[in-house]
Amino acid sequence: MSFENILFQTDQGIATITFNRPKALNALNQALLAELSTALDAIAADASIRALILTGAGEKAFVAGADIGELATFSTLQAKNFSKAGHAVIARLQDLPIAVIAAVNGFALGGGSEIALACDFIYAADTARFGLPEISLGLIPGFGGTQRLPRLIGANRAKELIFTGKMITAAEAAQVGLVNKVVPAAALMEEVLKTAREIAAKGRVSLRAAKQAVNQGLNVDLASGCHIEVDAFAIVLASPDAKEGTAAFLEKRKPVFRGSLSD
Ligand code: CO8
Repeated sequence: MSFENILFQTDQGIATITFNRPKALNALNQALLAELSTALDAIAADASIRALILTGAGEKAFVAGADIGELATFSTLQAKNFSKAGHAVIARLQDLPIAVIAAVNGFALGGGSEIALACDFIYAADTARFGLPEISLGLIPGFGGTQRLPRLIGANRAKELIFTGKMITAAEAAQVGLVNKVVPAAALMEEVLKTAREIAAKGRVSLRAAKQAVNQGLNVDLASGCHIEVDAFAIVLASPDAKEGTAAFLEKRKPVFRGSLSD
């Protein structure tokens, strides 16, 4: 598989996608979104992959948003198609049945922030900056920012960022719960890999069920969410991984998870 706008590699159950247009601060254009979608097809088809890391090429940016040069040429229909393509690929990231971690190594602006928001969690370099600056371009966020940011940090904080378009530092992003961990830039990938490896060693069935239960539960009331968990728990308990995990505990050994749904 060869790409021009992203780098894609897998190693020991962990896939890494690197947005790779450093001269344009990794801005998202139509070609990049199409390549991202193809890479996600490959990940979805590979049962050995248990975690995906997203990061940006170069030291300056994760993704500085949609490609403004391309955006400026769009007709209304092209803008709608671009927005739909962005939403589709971002929804796929959110729904992947594996852990998806954003390693934000620099500017995560506009569509870049919106991609990070769809990941399961974000680790950031201390040099990273987050923002939804679309309002300064006479636009509004178009890849889910008006929806996911308020759900994550609360409507009041999200509105302040969206209405002003201002950037916040990684430390400020951590303070409001947008970022889980801030580390020195040089240590970012190793720190993310450490967590990805930890998750990849767990059972694929329980990881998928846990992610689905959290994600689906966020869209319903608490009682309905608890029902989702009850059903998921029952299915997971019957899986070979659950038998292995509980047996390993009782036998005082490390579990070896196979990730299959049935024996
Ligand atoms: N698109 C295209 N090119 C970009 C972008 C971008 N988003 N961001 C930076 N670049 C380019 C610059 O034009 C420059 O290119 P060149 O060297 O050829 O002049 C190069 O990257 C380096 O950038 P700067 O010289 O500007 O670097 P600075 O360190 O001075 O500034 C900033 C860095 C602050 C990140 C600055 O580049 C900036 O403000 N960039 C734009 C950020 C932005 O507004 N992003 C939001 C875009 S809109 C969006 O994401 C909407 C998503 C939903 C779309 C749905 C559509 C339907």
